[in-house]
Amino acid sequence: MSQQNLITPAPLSFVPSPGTTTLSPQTQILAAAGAEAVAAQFAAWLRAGTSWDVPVVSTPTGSSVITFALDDTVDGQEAYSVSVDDDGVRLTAARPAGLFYAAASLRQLLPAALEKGYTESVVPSLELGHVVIDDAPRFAYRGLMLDVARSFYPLDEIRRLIDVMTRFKYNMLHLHLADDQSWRIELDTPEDNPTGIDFTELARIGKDGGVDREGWGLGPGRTGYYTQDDYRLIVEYAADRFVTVVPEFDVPGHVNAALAAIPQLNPDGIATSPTATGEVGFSTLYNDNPLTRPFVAEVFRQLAALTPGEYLHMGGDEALVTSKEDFVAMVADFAASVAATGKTVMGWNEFAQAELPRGAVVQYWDGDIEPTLKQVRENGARVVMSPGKGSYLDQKYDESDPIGLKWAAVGDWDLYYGWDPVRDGLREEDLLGVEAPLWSETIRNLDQAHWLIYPRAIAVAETAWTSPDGKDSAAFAGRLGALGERLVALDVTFRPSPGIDWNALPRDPFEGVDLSAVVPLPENAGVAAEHD
Ligand code: TNX
Repeated sequence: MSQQNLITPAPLSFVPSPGTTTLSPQTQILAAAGAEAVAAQFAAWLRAGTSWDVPVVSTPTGSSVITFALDDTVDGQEAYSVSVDDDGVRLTAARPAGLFYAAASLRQLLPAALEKGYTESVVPSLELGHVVIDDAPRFAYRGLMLDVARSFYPLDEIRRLIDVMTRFKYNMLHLHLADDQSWRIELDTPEDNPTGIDFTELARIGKDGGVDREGWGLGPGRTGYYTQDDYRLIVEYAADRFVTVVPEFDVPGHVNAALAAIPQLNPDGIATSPTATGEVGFSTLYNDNPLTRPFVAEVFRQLAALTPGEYLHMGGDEALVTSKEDFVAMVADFAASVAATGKTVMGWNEFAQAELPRGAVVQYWDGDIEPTLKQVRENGARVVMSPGKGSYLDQKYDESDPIGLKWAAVGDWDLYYGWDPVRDGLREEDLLGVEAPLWSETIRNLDQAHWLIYPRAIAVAETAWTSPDGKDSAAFAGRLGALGERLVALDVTFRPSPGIDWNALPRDPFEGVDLSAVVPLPENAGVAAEHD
């Protein structure tokens, strides 16, 4: 048997050779120094899927061994090699992250049933075809964004999201933590508090929000918030899987939840009313309010303290009721307050119009790319590409879909596969990477989220990981079909694309919902009117 390349995203090099290696209940895992954590994680997975003992040892006693070892000669922070031959299975990488991706690839070489996380009877043995895989990602930043503001996702759903996204080697989770409708993260009122603002009000009042309008989703958006401990658990769970959390506080627009919780941020000192519409672009912070800057700086200070990752996202999109003058003044100062925390500031491409700290990250989603290019050329900025058309996972696959928006594009995996992030005057080296955002105006739980995410996020993952000459639509379509059973075993309610030969089909995330009652939304729902 020679191994067929079903690894997705496609690796740099996959060289099968004749012969097989057998794993058995006697298989042991050898964890060399520095490789223990990833080896233990893989062992736990193999144990659950087979009911074998799978001990992790430093000196193996049997002949069936899976070796995890760090090796400086493997070139790249996330690069790895896997070899399967008569000596066993060997995973090597210069860093633990690379070993984690090696393990992700090895999982995909093993039967999908193992993903269920349990087995009814002990698996007798598993065969692996001989192969050498050498692999490394094209981009360092491979992200998903989850909008927890329009509808909330409890901790266990975030964990499941991370479990599945990391199967496809995503390594960034951008959390959109507040918007007009809600505020989802507990903050403290600092002891030294010259603003007099009670920061605990943000979550206390903001947690009860969400989108709740006819036509926007199948029922009201879910409410809730993350305590600081919840957030730390998310960060830890993510870090154990080599995912960096990127928290976003979107300013100066998309701030009604803050204005509703903190009266002093308003010109008249009176809190706004909470809002549950899906409309955008109607709220702003006030440039001439002396509390605006210290408020924003304190929020970023606290987010930075809670977040070990390198990036803080300050939004900057769709500030439609902010004058250009006020916008650039506030964005420049807010960006400086992020830089003062020691983090790298990130924002949606509108924010590139302002003066930014050197090396800021611009997330391009829509509109004029010139300010982004200017930041790249003149200020050392790097770009994360998230074009609405081709990466927005909240858009419908098909007009008839019961959830999803359609202002950017309506399309399936091929639309999400068929674009290259190096475009519009950008060069390869200008790009930090790619992110696929999931906005939640019409989504009410993880099953519905997964339905919009998969399979399209797998297509984006391949664009982020695989070099352009390693991409191939027809081959990808074949590999996608073969992933059906694995996604089903992971209980992912993906949307089976027509034209793909799926080897298994998921349960229906809309079971029991009366879809004939779904009220259609206007064409441009979800974005400002200028997209008409
Ligand atoms: C535009 S993308 C927005 C979000 C909406 C989304 C809906 C971006 C930076 N802003 O506020 O949720 O469209 O697709």
